[in-house]
Amino acid sequence: KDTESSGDASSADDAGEFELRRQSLHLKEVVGEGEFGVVRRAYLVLGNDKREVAVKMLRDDASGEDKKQLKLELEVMKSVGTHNNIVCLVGFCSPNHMLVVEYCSLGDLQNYLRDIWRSKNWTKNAYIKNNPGKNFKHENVVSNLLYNKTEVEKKQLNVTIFDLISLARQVALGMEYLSSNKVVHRDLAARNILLNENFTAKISDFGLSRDVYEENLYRHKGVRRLPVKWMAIECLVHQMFTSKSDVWSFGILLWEIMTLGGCPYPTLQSAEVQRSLLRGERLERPKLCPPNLYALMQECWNPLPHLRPTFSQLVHHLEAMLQSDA
Ligand code: ACK
Repeated sequence: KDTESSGDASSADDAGEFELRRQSLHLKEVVGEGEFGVVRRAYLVLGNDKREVAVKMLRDDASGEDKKQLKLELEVMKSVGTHNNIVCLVGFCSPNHMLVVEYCSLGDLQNYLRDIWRSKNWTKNAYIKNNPGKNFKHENVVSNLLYNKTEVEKKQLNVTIFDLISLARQVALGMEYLSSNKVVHRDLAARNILLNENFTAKISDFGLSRDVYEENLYRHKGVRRLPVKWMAIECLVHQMFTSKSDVWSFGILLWEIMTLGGCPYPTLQSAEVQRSLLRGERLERPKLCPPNLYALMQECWNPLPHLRPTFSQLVHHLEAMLQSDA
């Protein structure tokens, strides 16, 4: 078992069976930063057992609200239970406000995709040199590059597309599980998908999630900055979050995958996104993206939530694409 009692079971503030002693955590380097504070790699040592973990910790000057949010994140993770495509909760250290989760050595999907993109040797400078007078845009470069690569290395690119679709399928499987447990993630994006050493995709960051057992709907009242470019129309207009708005975000995540980490709507300010969507405008098909996969993205962006696919349907469609590609 990964957890142990703090010996302070009478405290109403502890995390119950997930409570960890601070002494059993050996903190290592910082692996990431966020609005909340930092994530550090660490070892959890319990008796003879030593396990690599990630520790999400708050800034020294964290407010009471930050502490409450982290505790909420813990509660959501507890209620979610375990699934191969969801980051596993290991424990919580209440006095120090540390959330301990499984360690994912390949980091987040957004950085991972951008690394693949960079590894193709296309730097900003090379682009400018080859395209005099043109503005550098991240996704244009991705598209041009991969378009050319299609001609040269068709087989190689097929493999890559297969790998990308199987990553998407893993995320859809995790989301299918989450939505069947009536949990709305609300911040589904490539930056919140982690990869472990086996290339397994794990949904993480439940900081904005809410368990919505009764009505499967959450009306936002908080103050945390919202991921506008990943949000469904009804979230922008009415602040209504459901599993169907997670499906919209999944469509944006598919787009991020197929652009190898492109920024959605790079020319739009956050405030302009809502108007553009209401005019019926949507992200364009990434050049690398097969038309049937783009059609699936577009279904995720249907203005009517009930007409969007469910996560089970998305899993099914992605599996069919993988089979036809195999
Ligand atoms: O790409 P990264 O290094 O991987 O940057 C982000 C950052 O923290 C903010 O989320 C890293 N991170 C978060 N959780 C974990 C984890 N469980 N294992 C490894 N890295 C993590 C993430």
